[in-house]
Amino acid sequence: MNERALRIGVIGVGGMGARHARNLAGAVARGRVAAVMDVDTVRASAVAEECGGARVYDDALALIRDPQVDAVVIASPDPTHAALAQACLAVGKPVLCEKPLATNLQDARAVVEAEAALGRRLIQVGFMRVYDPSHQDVKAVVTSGRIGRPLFFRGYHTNTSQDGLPRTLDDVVVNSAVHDIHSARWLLDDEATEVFIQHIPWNPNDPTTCRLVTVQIRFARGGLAFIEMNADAGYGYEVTAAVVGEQGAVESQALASPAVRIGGVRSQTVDPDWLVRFNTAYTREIQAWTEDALAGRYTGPSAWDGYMALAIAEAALESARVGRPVAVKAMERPEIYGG
Ligand code: ISE
Repeated sequence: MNERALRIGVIGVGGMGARHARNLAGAVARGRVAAVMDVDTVRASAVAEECGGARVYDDALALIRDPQVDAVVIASPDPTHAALAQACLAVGKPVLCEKPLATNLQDARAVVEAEAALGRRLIQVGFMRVYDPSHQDVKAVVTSGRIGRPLFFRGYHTNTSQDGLPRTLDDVVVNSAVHDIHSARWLLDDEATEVFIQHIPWNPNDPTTCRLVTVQIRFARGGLAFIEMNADAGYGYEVTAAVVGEQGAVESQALASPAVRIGGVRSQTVDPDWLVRFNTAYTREIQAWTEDALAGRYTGPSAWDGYMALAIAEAALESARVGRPVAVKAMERPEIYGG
């Protein structure tokens, strides 16, 4: 591998993949967009040109096997993630895979098993909040011990619908709340044992749809989490993460914008979506991943983190079906993830 610049192939250049490609081209000193794949080749060509003339593919496997590609970013539709991550493992290339790692636990488990069989980590999952300065401040306070033993995680997460179309409960949990589930594990530094969810359907007569969901999680050392995920808050995009400890509490900054007071009114702008709110986090994520891949070290969220977030999500969906708390069933953690 070229030690000076990592040659990266980006699979899927819709919203998220295009952002990764642009960040690579503009903000990553030792990374270069070498190839771009999308089923929409017009879109792929436009992004490739913008990123300095990368090769264009309409076949993800061909990009993965390209000897001029050292590492791969997977940002194609969710159902393709697991198989493409497996293909990268087969050729020994580092991967930054957008979340979710898979759309079901069985596929996520197969990825974890394949990586464990390889005996080394190659996959990072795109839980970018761990690179958000405000989340990192919360983590630093928790690990400093200043608030004592962490007892409780509280997550607040809003989306605002662009198209007004109903979302399914599966999608809201596996695609959106999965971030907060990861934040809870990361900030409490513990594994979940039980989960209970309740939701308000988007269409009152169809319980498979979801407008707002609450997720309660119990952790192995006794900690608890409560997540409120609103699929259409109607006002903007917001995420906060809070931890309550035995001797204090810490909460991330909800909004990055300044609070303005004019004419008897105090106002603050709410970001429209995650691309704006987590702009810094996405840049830092791809910078860190590139440097890690060049150094052959793996410090970001792992395939195990992707698997566990899905194990909790699947138990949560089961909880919605049966109407009571459900135990989180997970495989044993393989050695490469810290046994
Ligand atoms: C989206 O895919 C993301 O990853 C965002 O961070 C999350 O807030 C949103 O709910 C997801 O749909």
